[in-house]
Parts: sequence; C-alpha cells; structure tokens
Amino acid sequence: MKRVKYRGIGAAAAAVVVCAGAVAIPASGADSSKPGHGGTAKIKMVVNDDGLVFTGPRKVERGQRLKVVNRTFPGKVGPHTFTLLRKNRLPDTKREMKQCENLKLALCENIAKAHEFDPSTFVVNKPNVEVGRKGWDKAFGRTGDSWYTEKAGEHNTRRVSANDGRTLYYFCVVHPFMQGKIKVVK
Ligand SMILES: [Cu+2]
Repeated sequence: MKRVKYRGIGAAAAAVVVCAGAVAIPASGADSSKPGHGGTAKIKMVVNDDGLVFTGPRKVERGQRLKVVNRTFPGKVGPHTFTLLRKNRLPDTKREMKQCENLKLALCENIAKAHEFDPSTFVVNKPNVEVGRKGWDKAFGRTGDSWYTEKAGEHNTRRVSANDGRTLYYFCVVHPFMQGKIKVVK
C-alpha cells in the first residue's frame, strides 16, 4: 500500500490510500467470461487486494446492455470515470498517469472538458458523455463515451453499440491505473 495524493476531477485534493495498481491491463476479475446472452453485462468499480480496479466480463455482445456500478466509497477514494479510450492512448507509465490525474495530459484534459469539469469548483456538470452512436462505442482521443460517478452505489447502463470484433478499452481518468478491456462479440 502506498499513500498517494489525490487530485482528480470532481473532488478537492485529498490524501487517500490506494495500492499502486499493476500497469498491465488485467484480464479483469472473477466474473464470467461469457457475455450472458441478452442479460445485462456488469462492470464494477471495486477495491480488492490489488487496490482500486474494475472487475467485469471479458466479452459483451453487440447491442447488449452494459452496466457500470460504483462499489467504492468516493469519500475515501475519490470519484471515478468509466471512459472509453483508444488502446494507444492508455496511460502506461507512472509519469503519464500522474500527468493524467493532474489533467496535464491532453487526453485527460479532453475527458475533463467533455464532462464540463470546472477546476475552480471541482464540480462536474456533465456526468454522462455520450457521443458517436448512442451507447458505448466512441473512444477518446479528442472525444468519446464516458461516465462520471461520485457516489457509492451509483450505476449507469448503456447498450454496446460498437461493432463486434472490436475491443473496447476503458479506464478511470481520476485513477488512470484503473484500466480494463472488453471484447465486443456477435
Ligand atoms: Cu477511479
């Protein structure tokens, strides 16, 4: 465990204790790797032995509902985002992650802007960023699909509108080491 200074979007600076997560994209969680025909696939934001992580299935069907649930206590760990981003944009060094948290990385600045984050008040005016086709499909760069959450138990459900065959990469801009991926299948 390591004490890190938290200064992310949507909350005043606060010192929180998190484990420095592994940089490699985990083959997320103990959840079923089956997309669960017709049901709702679920990705959870949790604290486990690895620290703050996303857990969820490896696959989801195109058109299936994907529910993202905040199972952490943001008073302790800060808020989160579930943000789609292009694979080559995933912050993969400590330096990049630090820059991202501090919104010094163009990508992360774009995400904060898309959420209409006000750095003077730490208020996020637009928790739901929905671009491209309706549903999860558009990955940052300049813009993309993203959800911001600052309360325990909050959740957000959208259909997966990305084409099958594609892998969606996601992360949390507040804790850039929170990363995952999910493959869209038929
Ligand atoms: Cu987070």
